[in-house]
Amino acid sequence: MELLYSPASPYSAKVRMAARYLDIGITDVRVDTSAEPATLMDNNPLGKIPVLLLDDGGSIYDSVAIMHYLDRQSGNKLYPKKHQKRTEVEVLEALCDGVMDSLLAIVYERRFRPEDKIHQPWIDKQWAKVVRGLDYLNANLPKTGKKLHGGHFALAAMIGYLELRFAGEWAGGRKTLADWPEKFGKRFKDYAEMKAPA
Ligand SMILES: N[C@@H](CCC(=O)N[C@@H](CS)C(=O)NCC(=O)O)C(=O)O
Repeated sequence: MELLYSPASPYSAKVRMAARYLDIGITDVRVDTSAEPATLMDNNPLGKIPVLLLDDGGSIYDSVAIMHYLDRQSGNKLYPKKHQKRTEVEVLEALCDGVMDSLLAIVYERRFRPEDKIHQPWIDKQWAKVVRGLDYLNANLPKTGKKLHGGHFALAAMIGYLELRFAGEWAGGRKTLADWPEKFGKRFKDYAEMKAPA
């Protein structure tokens, strides 16, 4: 299997870390979404990464569908088996992904719009979602024991992206959350290598 990804993409980091944790062999293929290469556009009409290319020619997106595929491939080792616990983990992942969506909306607003068209109220609205999400996570961190799950990888990917694009803007007043990566890094030794590069 191959994964279309880019090193800075937090959703890609989430699935790459999960696959490594589950010991599922995937070859990473770096793509530039802005260039809209055929390998990306032919396999995901949305032109977004990550995309998992299967050996039988099929493709899977988005990151949540890939996570659930990896879960099935591993014999259900990525999400808890009990329904209630699983739902909690899926909601944690949704929250972290949602924060990443807002962070990306801010980055894209600044990157792709002409300077005089950048709409600050839109950025502020997205940042307010980030603030609420991070405050919630700071007060409601998941337990991080030996057994990791999809929610942990989503959280780790989200923090990696915050550090990459919003360093110095998010950790103040959120010590519990800011301290979490160190704890996670002890459980998942490849975190330093696999989070979005600084
Ligand atoms: N909901 C999607 C989001 C994927 C996404 O937005 N990826 C970004 C890179 S981090 C992307 O491909 N952006 C290019 C674009 O939107 O055209 C997922 O979970 O996979």
